[in-house]
Amino acid sequence: MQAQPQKHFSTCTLCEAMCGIEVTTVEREIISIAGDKKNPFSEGHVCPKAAALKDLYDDPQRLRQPMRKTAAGFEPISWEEALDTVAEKLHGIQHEHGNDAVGVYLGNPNAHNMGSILFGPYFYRALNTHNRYSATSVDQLPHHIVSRQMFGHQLQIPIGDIDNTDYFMIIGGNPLASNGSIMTVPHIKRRLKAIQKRGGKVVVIDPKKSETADISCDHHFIKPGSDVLLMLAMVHTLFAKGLVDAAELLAHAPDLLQVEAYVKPYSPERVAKRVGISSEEIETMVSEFCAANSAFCYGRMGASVQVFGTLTQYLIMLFNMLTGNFNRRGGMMFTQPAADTLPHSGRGTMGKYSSRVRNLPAFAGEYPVAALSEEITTPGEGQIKAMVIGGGNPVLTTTNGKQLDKAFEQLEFVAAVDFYITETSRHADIILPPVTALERDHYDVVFHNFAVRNSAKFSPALFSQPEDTKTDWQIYLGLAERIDKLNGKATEHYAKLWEKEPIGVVDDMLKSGRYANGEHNVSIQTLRDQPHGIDLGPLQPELPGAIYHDDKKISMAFDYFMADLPRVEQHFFSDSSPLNARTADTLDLIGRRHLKSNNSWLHNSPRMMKGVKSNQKGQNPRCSAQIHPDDAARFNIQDGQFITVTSRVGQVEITAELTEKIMPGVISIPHGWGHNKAGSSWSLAEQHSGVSVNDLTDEMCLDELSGNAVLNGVPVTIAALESPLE
Ligand SMILES: Nc1nc2c(c(=O)[nH]1)N[C@H]1C(S)=C(S)[C@@H](COP(=O)(O)OP(=O)(O)OC[C@H]3O[C@@H](n4cnc5c(=O)[nH]c(N)nc54)[C@H](O)[C@@H]3O)O[C@H]1N2
Ligand SMILES: Nc1nc2c(c(=O)[nH]1)N[C@H]1C(S)=C(S)[C@@H](COP(=O)(O)OP(=O)(O)OC[C@H]3O[C@@H](n4cnc5c(=O)[nH]c(N)nc54)[C@H](O)[C@@H]3O)O[C@H]1N2
Ligand code: SF4
Ligand SMILES: [Mo]
Repeated sequence: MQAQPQKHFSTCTLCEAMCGIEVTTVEREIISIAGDKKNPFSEGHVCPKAAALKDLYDDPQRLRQPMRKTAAGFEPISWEEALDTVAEKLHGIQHEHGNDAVGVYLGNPNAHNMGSILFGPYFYRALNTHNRYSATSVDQLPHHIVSRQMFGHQLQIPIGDIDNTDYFMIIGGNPLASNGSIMTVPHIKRRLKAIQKRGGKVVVIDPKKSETADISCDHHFIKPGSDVLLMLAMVHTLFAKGLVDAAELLAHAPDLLQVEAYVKPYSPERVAKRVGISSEEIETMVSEFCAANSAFCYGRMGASVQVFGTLTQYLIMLFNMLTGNFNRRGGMMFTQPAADTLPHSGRGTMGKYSSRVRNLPAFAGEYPVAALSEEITTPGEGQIKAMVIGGGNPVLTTTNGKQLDKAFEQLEFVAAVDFYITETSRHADIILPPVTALERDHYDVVFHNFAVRNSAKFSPALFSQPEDTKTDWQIYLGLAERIDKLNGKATEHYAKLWEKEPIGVVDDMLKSGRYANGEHNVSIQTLRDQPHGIDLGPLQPELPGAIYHDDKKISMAFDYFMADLPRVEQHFFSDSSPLNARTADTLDLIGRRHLKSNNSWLHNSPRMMKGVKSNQKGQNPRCSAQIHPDDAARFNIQDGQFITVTSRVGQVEITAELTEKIMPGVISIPHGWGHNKAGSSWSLAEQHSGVSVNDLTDEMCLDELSGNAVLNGVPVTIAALESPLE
């Protein structure tokens, strides 16, 4: 008898939008993936990437067995042997050189993986090393620090009430390409249009007229990296024009009005030239924002990964507070998640220790990843001799990736938890490949906390798990138990964890959570019975309950944040400003995202790469250098011509794409490309290799307050290549 098709209601975990999907399978084959119209949160929305989940599952180049590197290349080995070898090697190196000799880097996909989030920590605890790194410090680290300081918990991040607002100001985000970040929001286009339909405004501040700017009311070009000045001037204007509306919030944020003294020197007139937006425009933006019934200002990726990323995000928060748009409908609020992980996770320790070579501050147990290569290459006590890289590709995604690539070569031992041989995992002695997203149980323990509406959804694995496969959590728990055993530690408690599984932990959180009783009665069982997920209502004002500080007050932490102001003065206004050292030929490098790409991966997915034409060198239109026609004329560059782009740390050769959408003086190159390193398993990605923009970004240039990477506003020069590549 022929097997019947089965329908599953699952969730796409590729980006933060949490779209519900309807997956049709026959036996162990995925037949199709479509939007789940009955999902109350995403209402049928999917982007083209959802289909990549099928390609990922089908990809013959995806690893399905652990691999060991030999002189003749990688060969498959058993799970037992792989896990035993990794544990023994790591233990041996720690025994000989100390715990810090083992480093760990965790990439972005872990945030979308319930098992990694909940059980990964057993592995780091077993290793007990200071040398922990992640993609956080090439991304959202400023948000965590702002929340830690102001609200007492790194994960307590306010979210914009997009469905009820009358004015949405977007600084350094392009949700039409990214589908939103630290704002879990499917159907972003529909929601942006709805704001405008109800008479509201969407305003984008971006050095590029992005896809989002294209469908917004206003767009202002801004000079990359100058957002801090814009925000200082906007907050200044609130006080100067008597627009502050904070009476209600003062009960929760008693020091809020003291901000005035700090922003006094930053009039719109003073900053306009450095920002590239006129003082009149700045003042108009502020008065329109204040005149709206409700409004919020949202700063994301583009505003975080710049020289003053942390101070910028802090000032954005102050701006929302001072305009009366914090903790209210249509403004910014905290979420009310069904499985509240915050009481169970670290609030974010800071100021306790710093990195060995460059003294960069650790936050929440991690060093900034900009320190990773020097910690591998600089001899001395605490030098990294072995690395574990889990679900990340730092050779392509972190600053000065080329240098990191070289540094990895000198390690004594590398293990990777990844299902591909990538530009990074090719360095591994052993690769431990987990199953793909749809093959594991999923409850989103991260992004429900950042969603524009409260909801809950459990997505069981599509198939029963075959004996010879492992999920990420099984890999991490297996390693942790082995390492603890080798260290002579008690391991009895592991039996309970194996039995409980991450989903059991989620069930406990749901059953002790705010929707455990009453109408919703939320537990994994009730969610199993409602496979499309359930709606739990709009965000609610929640002060002072949401504050984690003992006194239940929002802290201004002036000593911490405003200590950065002298650096702002030096950077923008002093004679020794690095900006003065630039010539007329210096351009500001920024990044961008494409709807059919996801950081460094999905370039091996036939569905995502369909129609992309690359030349023999793998140069392709998605990985182009966008420049303004005026700049092109200055440097005698034609559309489609090959150019060199040079920074302090490196040079790439890339196709120029002329567009008026980019601000003059700015050049945009997307990240995640550069699949031209020998030895990866990505043959399709290799054909469309592109070049890695992180061969240009500079590991020595940081947001000094946090140690976060500077990916936007990197100074580069360009030149036309005389003999174009074929
Ligand atoms: N210049 C520049 N650089 C950037 C950015 C930028 O805008 N500009 N963006 C930055 C940002 S925001 C981020 S988050 C980082 C991302 O940086 P990383 O996290 O380092 O890179 P990814 O490409 O997300 O890594 C994906 C890897 O994880 C593997 N993987 C996928 N799913 C799973 C899984 O379920 N389990 C496991 N174990 N592995 C899996 C993939 O095969 C791939 O090798 O890049 C940053 N780098
Ligand atoms: N399709 C797709 N979706 C993704 C991802 C992906 O790789 N592809 N990655 C996911 C991840 S890990 C993340 S973190 C999110 C990020 O999601 P977003 O935060 O929306 O990030 P981007 O789409 O990179 O948009 C950043 C914008 O900032 C602008 N920008 C650059 N420099 C500056 C500056 O100095 N000032 C200002 N004001 N703007 C600037 C850029 O031009 C760009 O339009 O996207 C997620 N979603
Ligand atoms: S927007 Fe696209 S990638 Fe993001 S969750 Fe939805 S379908 Fe997946
Ligand atoms: Mo990210």
